[in-house]
Amino acid sequence: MTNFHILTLFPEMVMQGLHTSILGRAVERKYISIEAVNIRDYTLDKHGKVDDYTYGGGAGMLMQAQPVYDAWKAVTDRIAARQAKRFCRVIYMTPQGRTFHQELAQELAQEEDLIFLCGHYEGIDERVLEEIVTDEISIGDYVLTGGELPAMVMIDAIARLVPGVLHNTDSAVTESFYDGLLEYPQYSRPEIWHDRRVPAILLSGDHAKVDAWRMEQSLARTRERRPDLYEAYCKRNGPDSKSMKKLDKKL
Ligand code: 58G
Repeated sequence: MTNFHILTLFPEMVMQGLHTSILGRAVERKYISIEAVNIRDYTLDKHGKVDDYTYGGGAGMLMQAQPVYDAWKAVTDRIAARQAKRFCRVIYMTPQGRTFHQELAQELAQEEDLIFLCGHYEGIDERVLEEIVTDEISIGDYVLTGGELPAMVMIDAIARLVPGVLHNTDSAVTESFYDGLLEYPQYSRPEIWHDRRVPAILLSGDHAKVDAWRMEQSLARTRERRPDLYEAYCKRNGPDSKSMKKLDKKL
């Protein structure tokens, strides 16, 4: 069970997106919970303003420290009332962060509560980030208008690793990035489509042969498309492992 708390100026955007399909069902079945907290609800400004100009000049507006801090405090106090643990990771999505990856998703899926802080405009006053943020994370080298999409990406990746969320508990591990290899190609009915046949071995009923074929496809694909992952895999498993020798003969 993981409780996701999202501090945002656009609560309906994340709530819509994250209550669809598999995650919507996971919320209904209480494997996860998702709450969006509107930072604007915590502003002390009588016009509801949450941004201001930056000191030193330059284009654009910055989210101010006060509403962000008070929104975080409200969520943290509620978590503390329910949970003995007083430490809760606070993730700020930013191009300046370390890059998100599957292993980090795995680590975060172990947490009971996670707070995601979504920035907008040109970002957030550095002082509140220093006080509350534990992890600065980027989903890749590009700039977006807000942290909501990166938060949704990360929450999706984390939530599907929470026990119960996926039907098949195996499939969260038995696929791409499990053991650091890319997924093998997959086929469904019909047997022939646009003159293309499903590889005969998959119809053979010989599970050992199917497994070997899939492993070989994964290795070949990874070597072709992601030489970086392939090299890491070879280092981990030893370049003279059985599967490697077989593949080298083939290619
Ligand atoms: C420059 C511009 C720095 C995450 C905007 C910070 C967040 C990309 C990612 C910001 C994001 C990513 C305001 C909008 C953060 C703030 C947010 N863009 N690559 N933009 O994960």
